[in-house]
Amino acid sequence: MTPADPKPTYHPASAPDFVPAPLLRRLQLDRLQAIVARAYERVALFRQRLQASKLTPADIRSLEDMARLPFTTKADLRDTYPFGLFASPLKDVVRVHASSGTTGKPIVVAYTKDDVAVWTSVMVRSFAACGLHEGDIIQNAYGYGLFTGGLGAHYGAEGIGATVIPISGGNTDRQIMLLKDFGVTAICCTPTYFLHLIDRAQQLGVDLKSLPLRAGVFGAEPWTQSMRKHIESVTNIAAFDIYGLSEIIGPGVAIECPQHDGLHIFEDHFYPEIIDLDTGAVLPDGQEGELVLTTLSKWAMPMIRYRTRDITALLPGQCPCGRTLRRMRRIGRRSDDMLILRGVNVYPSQIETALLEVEGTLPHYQLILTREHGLDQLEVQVEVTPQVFSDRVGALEALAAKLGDRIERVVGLRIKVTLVEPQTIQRSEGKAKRVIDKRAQQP
Ligand code: DLL
Repeated sequence: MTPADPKPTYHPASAPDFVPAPLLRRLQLDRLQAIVARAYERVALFRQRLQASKLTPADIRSLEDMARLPFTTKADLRDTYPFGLFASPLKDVVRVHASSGTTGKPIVVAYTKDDVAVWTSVMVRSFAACGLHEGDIIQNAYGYGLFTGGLGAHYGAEGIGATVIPISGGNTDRQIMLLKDFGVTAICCTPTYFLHLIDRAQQLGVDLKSLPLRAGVFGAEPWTQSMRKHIESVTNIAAFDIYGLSEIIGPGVAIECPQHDGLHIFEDHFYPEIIDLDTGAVLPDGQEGELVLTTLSKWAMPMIRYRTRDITALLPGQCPCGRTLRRMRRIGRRSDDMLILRGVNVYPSQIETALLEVEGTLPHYQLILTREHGLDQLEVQVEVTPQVFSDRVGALEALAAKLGDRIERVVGLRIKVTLVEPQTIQRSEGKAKRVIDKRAQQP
């Protein structure tokens, strides 16, 4: 962008981001019909589900008909482990990824050559929306391997013509050395790992603000607006939220644009619906519910109405950036993250927001769930700044009480808050573990 050209320039791959809505709807319907037919013909589970609903692919005549299709869940992927939902023969599958569940076997996902090309294209569009382009130097600290983060971001970064540093997760001191020595302009990792990098850089005397680093593409776990403010204020970078999940493609399902007001969903490839958690009914824009996604172009493993368990809302109205793609509110929580404590629903993200609003806390916290005399108890452990920690005991108690009040206001319950020294809570190279459930160890 130059002063003579007030309009931002876009990467050519971003053209579909701006397609007029009626054209987009037409394309979605064409693709939906093709994908439902493919799933019906080639995947036994989908065929049986459609038959049980007395539907054939010919019944899908409009996008509204989508609501008649049955849902798919994570259990379906587990039950058909490893290759039961593949719609392509293995000879056409050029890649598999897997994501570990909470129990037992992972879920396995597959890509044809064309699927990888689509994935690359949505990642190119994601990076372009973050203002990245040829000439950028992108340090990719998402884990490489079965996790989709590393390779997904890698292909996208190469696709946009940037120089990729495929460092993967971990080895924090080396990450900081390369950030500095290679003149890195953008970093991709989980937001909590970036917090760890910030801390370590400080300890090593590296001032991140003095480096050319100008953007972070953070995702794979929930993070809050308060955490964005913290990251941006201590580093001077613009922090973008990127969303995705293995079952649908990996990272690159949705991305923030520079407005930072919701994430644009790449609707030409992924059809979003928001449903009521209990009834499964489709909810109107603006209402919060569970995000359900249908892949419109994934050939090796089509997903029809996949229940993500991620809670969000589709935002009404058009984004000033000009993209016609609908936006979803950032994902603050998953329906299965919910803790029920004395009958009250508690989400880790509510606690994070309450903690970060109070000066003196650091964005490192953990929720410890225990059981005493058959009753569930929750304790919040949060790190505080070294200054606070070296304060008088009275000051520490006052801060803990203040945090307790804040949390009570948001959650509606008095929860024990323990302030801990900086660096006490275990850091993660990937997704942070916020809840430590010790209930099984207790009577
Ligand atoms: O986490 C894919 C990914 C990699 C996304 C890198 C973004 C960046 P899974 O391991 O299958 O895939 O986990 C998917 O992670 O259903 C959400 O609950 C959560 N998640 C992913 N991105 C975000 C985000 C990758 N931006 C699950 N905000 C999803 C909140 C997120 N939660």
